[in-house]
Amino acid sequence: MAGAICPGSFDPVHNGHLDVIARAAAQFDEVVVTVVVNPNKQGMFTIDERLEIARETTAHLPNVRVERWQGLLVDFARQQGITAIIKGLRDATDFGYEFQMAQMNRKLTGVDTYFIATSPAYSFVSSSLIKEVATLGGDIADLLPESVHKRLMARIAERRQ
Ligand code: COD
Repeated sequence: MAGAICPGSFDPVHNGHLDVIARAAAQFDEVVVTVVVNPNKQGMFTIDERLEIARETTAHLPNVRVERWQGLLVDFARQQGITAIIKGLRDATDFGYEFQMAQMNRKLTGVDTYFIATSPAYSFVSSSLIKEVATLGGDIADLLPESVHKRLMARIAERRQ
């Protein structure tokens, strides 16, 4: 079975991520959305929350499962018996960063990285920008699934108290 890993911080999942995940799921037999833990980075959502959000928002895709991982991504790929990584590309800045990681991952274990070009509607979207704009009162509702938008607004309100 040809599987692929779709890794990220997913803090939180937004429509740009979901577009890439759905397109990967249409090409691979199985896609493992992998929420990667970075112990040095405090997120807006806990890892458990990010997993829950990713599971909820990909529940309609039968060949997608969501897992967590801490450590080298290539070790997760090896553990899962998967040799493909999927990354979304928004622009040349993404390309520079992603290309370097792709080369390193290939050198480490031979895992190949496949890039999916973002849909133009999401080319400017990132989790960090969504959080910043939402925190400052901007309307980002159409960039996230409704349930994720609700959670984000609730978290921002909690943090204000
Ligand atoms: N449209 C299309 N794709 C998008 C969009 C968008 N609007 N926004 C984000 N993406 C893509 C990103 O390019 C990325 O491919 C993926 O979606 C996830 O995005 P984020 O922002 O949630 O996640 P990142 O970029 O912070 O994730 C980085 C990883 C966690 C994947 C990386 O650091 C990693 O592999 N870490 C594990 C440790 C490791 O192995 N390090 C060595 C690497 S060589």
